[in-house]
Amino acid sequence: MHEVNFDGLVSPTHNFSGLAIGNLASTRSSGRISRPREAALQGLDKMWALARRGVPQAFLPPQLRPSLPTLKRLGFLGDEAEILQQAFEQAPDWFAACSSASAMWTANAATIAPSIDTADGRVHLTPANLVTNFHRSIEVTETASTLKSIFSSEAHFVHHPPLPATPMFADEGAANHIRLTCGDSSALHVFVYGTTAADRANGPKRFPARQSLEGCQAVARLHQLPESRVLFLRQNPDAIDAGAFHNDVVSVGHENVFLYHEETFANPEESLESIRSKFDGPLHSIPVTSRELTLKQAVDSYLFNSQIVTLPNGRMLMVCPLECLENPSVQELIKTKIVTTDSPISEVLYLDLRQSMNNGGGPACLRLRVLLTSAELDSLPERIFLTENSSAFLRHWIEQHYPEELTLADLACAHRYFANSRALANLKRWIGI
Ligand code: SUG
Repeated sequence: MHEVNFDGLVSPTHNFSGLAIGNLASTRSSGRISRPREAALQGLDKMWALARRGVPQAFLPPQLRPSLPTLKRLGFLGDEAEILQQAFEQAPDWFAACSSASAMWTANAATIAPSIDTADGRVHLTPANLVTNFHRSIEVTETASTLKSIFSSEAHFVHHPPLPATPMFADEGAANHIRLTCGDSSALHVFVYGTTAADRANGPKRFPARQSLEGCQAVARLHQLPESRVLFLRQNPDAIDAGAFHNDVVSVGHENVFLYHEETFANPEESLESIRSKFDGPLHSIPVTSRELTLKQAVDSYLFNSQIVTLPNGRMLMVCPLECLENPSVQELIKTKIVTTDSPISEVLYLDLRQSMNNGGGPACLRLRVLLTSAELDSLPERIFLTENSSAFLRHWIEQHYPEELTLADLACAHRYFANSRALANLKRWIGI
């Protein structure tokens, strides 16, 4: 099996509009001038750093923004220039939502079950409905069609439509799903939810819970996962209220490694016991206590949003944002608990992802993991994979088309919209999708 990371290529319209309630970095960055070229190159550097080390790496193309189809649905009429101008002047908040580059955080694009885990032996994909935030809900239609054109073999892939777009089925994809496995053992799928229709009262008080139990249950059923290999665990509402808007802000799992903050789950002891007892094999769990790292420090540093990958030599590498290097408590944890002699994680790579981090997107937010057999992998378009050639092509394409700086007002310019539209169409043509 090959675990391929599909990173979202950052869009030329990356901007800071403070759209994501409960995502503290997004709120803090609201109105800042963004640096789209730097953002895209930071993302590309991460992809290439992993590809160069032999970790299979691919990308999903950006979506065109502002979303004119959405602005039209909201009643803005006329030609492109008129729609953009009217929306910007009359409804700047809606305009900002329709301009978000949020499709770059592909951990929220979909939940995917590998063929070795599913009853029919095919890979199952369900795009997330992202119903909690308007700006994110706009991504869904194009994400679904992009996934269909990349994973196009019907013999290998089953595409489910996104769940009904209503809070009862709120779904934010792989960011709230952890697949744990040990060698050839059957994998355990841990779905983490923040709310359920049966018990809204015990949810977060300050910020929205973006993942529902009902959404998790529907995805597990659609993906034909055996009941015995699935767990549904509730997020700690206090963690959501402290800024853990997705579970991947407070815990991360990879193969048999589970790194988590002790305040991750609503019922910590019971939840961890159920993981331990259902997991088939020795679990390398790394609990982090609140004394070692407060929830606030976890959210600020994004330690748990680090990306853990297996290198060709079988050892694991953890990709951390630079913010982890700057935090002494995180450094202490890495030294004493994460990269130790008995840990499968043998190395840490620190990367500058500040443009994405300032919108609340760390290394793990930027990637969607897809576990594939060789035959499944061979059925994908060749150019979505990062190689020396494709990475050089993307670098040049970014340098050619991305502005150094951007404000929301710049996005109302029709000339820029058409230029981005042409550039993205060319990119898709080049990929062959
Ligand atoms: O949904 N930020 C994204 C960040 C997603 C991070 N993903 C994971 N944790 N897996 C979000 O909150 C900010 C956009 C803005 O404010 O303009 C935003 O949508």
